[in-house]
Amino acid sequence: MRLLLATATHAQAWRDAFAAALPGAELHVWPDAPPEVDYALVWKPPPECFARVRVRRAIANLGAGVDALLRVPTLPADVPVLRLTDAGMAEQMVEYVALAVLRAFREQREYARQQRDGRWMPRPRLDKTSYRVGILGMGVLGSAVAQGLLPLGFPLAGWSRRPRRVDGVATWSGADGLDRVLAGTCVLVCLLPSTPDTRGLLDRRTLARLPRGAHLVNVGRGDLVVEPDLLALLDEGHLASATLDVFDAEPLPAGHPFWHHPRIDVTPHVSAATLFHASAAQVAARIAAHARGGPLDGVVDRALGY
Ligand code: NDP
Ligand code: OXD
Repeated sequence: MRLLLATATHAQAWRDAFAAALPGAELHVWPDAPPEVDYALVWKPPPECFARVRVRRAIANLGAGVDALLRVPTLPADVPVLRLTDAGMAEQMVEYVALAVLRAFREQREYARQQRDGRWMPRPRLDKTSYRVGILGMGVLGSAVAQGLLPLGFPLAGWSRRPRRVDGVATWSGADGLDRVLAGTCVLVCLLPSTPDTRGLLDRRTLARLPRGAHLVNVGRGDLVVEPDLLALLDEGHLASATLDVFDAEPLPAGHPFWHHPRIDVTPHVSAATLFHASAAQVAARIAAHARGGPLDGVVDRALGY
């Protein structure tokens, strides 16, 4: 089996992981590429890659979100695209979101301010029974986050494109469903993919439907949020805080207003890091099964964009 590895970063780590996961394969690392390969293993590959190399069987995206790959203009239309599903990311996402939800519920930002001012001022405990966490995107990661939050006792609501049943979560879909999730949500967690239908979804109109004092946690993609609208709602006090791991432009440019905003926490796209060995093992198992004549697992719907 002939493979091409083309990644924007960490080429050596990926090469080592795939060499271990697929020891019998002929692995080429971009730009050292033959004219034809069976499978391509890519993360943000240069457009030149698919112009130079014909991929016969499938293209494996070395990440969960395929938005960047689907934007590559030379991506062949007739070759299936796979994405990572969990591969060690769900556990990390649960940790990140649980931390953000608990920080909001336990008013850690307020206590940090009080400490800076040298003020000793216990605040009354918030009512957990009405402190709802709403999760936009109830796929692999959103469902894992819901399951991880359940033992903490918050009421949970989830939103997806199609109706879904998830134990312990009030689930909704469609435009009406979104309104219902937003109306009673104290912490809104965004775990949607970036697609033509979701980009810019979190604009002033949508975010303003959250109750006053709500918090936003965006771990999906930066372009789901209209950044100036978010800033305005924070500055007006409608939103209490935003925990942001993903941004329209990454790295977040120097001088961007998010960097020093008192109500924003910034992390550099680390809520769920891609684990090289777990990811390579998942991709290797999938393409080995496919090469033996089995079905391909993890194929994305290119028309829907995820
Ligand atoms: P999935 O494809 O498993 O889940 C996507 C969810 O979004 C599904 O529930 C889907 O609905 C829902 N959805 C998609 N389009 C719409 C829409 N138009 N309206 C309502 N719901 C919609 O993806 P994952 O859970 O694996 O990953 C989600 C995203 O998380 C990735 O695309 C990526 O952008 C981001 N991510 C971020 C990371 C980070 O470190 N910050 C790391 C990994 C991923 P349905 O269930 O009906 O299909
Ligand atoms: C991913 C990501 O999509 O790291 O896997 O954001």
